[in-house]
Amino acid sequence: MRKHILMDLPTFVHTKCRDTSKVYLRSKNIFRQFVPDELVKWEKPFPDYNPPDYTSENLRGKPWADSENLDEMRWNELDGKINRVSHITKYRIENKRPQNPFGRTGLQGRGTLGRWGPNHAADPIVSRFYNGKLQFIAIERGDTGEMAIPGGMVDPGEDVNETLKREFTEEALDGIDDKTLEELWKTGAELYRGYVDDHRNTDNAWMETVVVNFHDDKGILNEVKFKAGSDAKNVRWLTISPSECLKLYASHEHFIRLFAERHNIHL
Ligand code: RP5
Repeated sequence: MRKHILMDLPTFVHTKCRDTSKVYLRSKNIFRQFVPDELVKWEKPFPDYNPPDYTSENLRGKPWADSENLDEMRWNELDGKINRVSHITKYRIENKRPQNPFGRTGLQGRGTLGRWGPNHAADPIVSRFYNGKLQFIAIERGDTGEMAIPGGMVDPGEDVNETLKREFTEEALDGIDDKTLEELWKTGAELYRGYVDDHRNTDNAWMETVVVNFHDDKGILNEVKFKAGSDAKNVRWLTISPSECLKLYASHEHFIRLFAERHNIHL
């Protein structure tokens, strides 16, 4: 049975996309404005709120990225092949730009994200029990160096199930489509669909994802040769334990808790 769990919109407060201690990813000197927890929600008055407006130059002309012409975009709907529908809510448009439904981030613009509004991703948790311990395939990300689920962006017009398989193949199998995994792809159980507290999020662009667990209880994965793809530095089985799994990229810790609960492990 498919299970949908959304982060609770009224109470969840994003933190990773409010980090003021580091320069914004791949920028030279862009720092977020500090937003205290109690002023994250848009409803709270914050007269001094005037964050930097930053959209990476590297997005210009990229086929997978939006243009700066916001007038031509169809918000909250399927815009040609681009999915601008949020999993969470019907988002608001302020000054022509989509507004992050989880509140202020201390940065306007699109940052390094390709799309204004929701940027859709998919995260496959490929797992097994080994010597009685629950494990999943994790990558070490090339950009932040953090351990993460090998997820990635949904291409325009692509079915999420296809993205889950493609991203896993690209990042954990170095692009080699292993036919022995066909059986495993049929076992998918959805764990989460919603917002990601990603360090790239801004006031006008944010990550959303669908997390699906593919659990191997037939030993299919024992013979599979894992190899990190171009976006990853390393790939390995990560054993579920509070010390390792609570230091993951973006909201992946939350997803791993849901995954552990599915297998009756409470972190
Ligand atoms: C996270 O970023 C998602 O949960 C997904 O794992 C990932 C997708 O971004 P890229 O890996 O393509 O940069 O927010």
